[in-house]
Amino acid sequence: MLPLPHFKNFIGLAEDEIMHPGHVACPGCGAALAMRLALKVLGRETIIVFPACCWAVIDGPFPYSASGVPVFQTAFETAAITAGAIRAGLDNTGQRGQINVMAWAGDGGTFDIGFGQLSAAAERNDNIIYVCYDNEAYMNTGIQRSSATPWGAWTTTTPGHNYKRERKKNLLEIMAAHRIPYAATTTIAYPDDFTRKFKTAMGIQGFRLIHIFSPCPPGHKAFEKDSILESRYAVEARVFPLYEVFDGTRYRLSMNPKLRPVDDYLKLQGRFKHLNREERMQIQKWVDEDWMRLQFRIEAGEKIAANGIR
Ligand SMILES: Cc1ncc(C[n+]2csc(CCOP(=O)(O)OP(=O)(O)O)c2C)c(N)n1
Ligand code: SF4
Ligand SMILES: [Mg+2]
Repeated sequence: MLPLPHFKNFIGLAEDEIMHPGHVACPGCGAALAMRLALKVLGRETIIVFPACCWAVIDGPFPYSASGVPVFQTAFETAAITAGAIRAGLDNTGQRGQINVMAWAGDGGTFDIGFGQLSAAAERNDNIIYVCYDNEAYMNTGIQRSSATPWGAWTTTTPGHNYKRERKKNLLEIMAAHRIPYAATTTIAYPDDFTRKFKTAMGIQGFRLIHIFSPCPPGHKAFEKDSILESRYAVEARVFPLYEVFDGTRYRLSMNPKLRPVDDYLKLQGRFKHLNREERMQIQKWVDEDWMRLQFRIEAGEKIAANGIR
């Protein structure tokens, strides 16, 4: 077996490789790298819940499992409640300890089909870490559009006019409205940000949500070698800003990297190649407006905190 390239320890990552080689993700899969990084932070005392999604397949056919920790496969719409039930089971059998219970779902399982039970678990403040690896479509079943697919993207279910005409749901805003203790965005291009947010989540009790932008070469019609670049450009172009929300009100921007035109991000991906200049400018305008909205929320959060309001 070839040794795996090690992440440098400057971000304090464990050398322990919990995720095994031999998983069945496509080359360049952002979700596979995300899991490898997440488990390095969470450690072996972790139980993962997978609903139907690429990761349910990536993990391998029973009895094989690439995750290296106990895994519970559940129905598409039930990741959050299954994780909540496992947590309740652990609590009731006296195994509170430091066991992390993590639901790990795609955007389809989170933004769409699992949305109701996600909201219910968040409202109950179930003590779990909920991760959405967002590749912006139903990739496992052939690139169908979800409510996380951005405006202008090609998918196999937007054939009439060839691209999606609705804008992406804002998951962080929806979760912030539930006043959960912690919600954050991150992506694999910034392993230090990624690991810090998993560490922060581990140190908080209650419902924690981490939203990972996750490149998918076949679904985004992008080169496998460009997955990290695509993640980085998503952040630099402010298409996917990195930030945290505490208790639904206090916003903190995680980084403000050198600004890049949205075009650079779009051009890496064949799913946007049909867009004309006007349409690309429209996306730039929305991204700029959303960035401004985020700045306002950060300022409002600071004022709220200064006034002692939670
Ligand atoms: C109730 C139900 N409907 C449809 C399916 C088929 N199905 C399995 S995985 C999947 C797509 C999952 O998409 P997403 O959650 O975004 O994860 P990804 O495949 O992109 O990783 C679908 C539609 C199913 N398993 N159960
Ligand atoms: S289809 Fe996309 S998300 Fe699924 S394994 Fe392949 S690269 Fe990963
Ligand atoms: Mg998906």
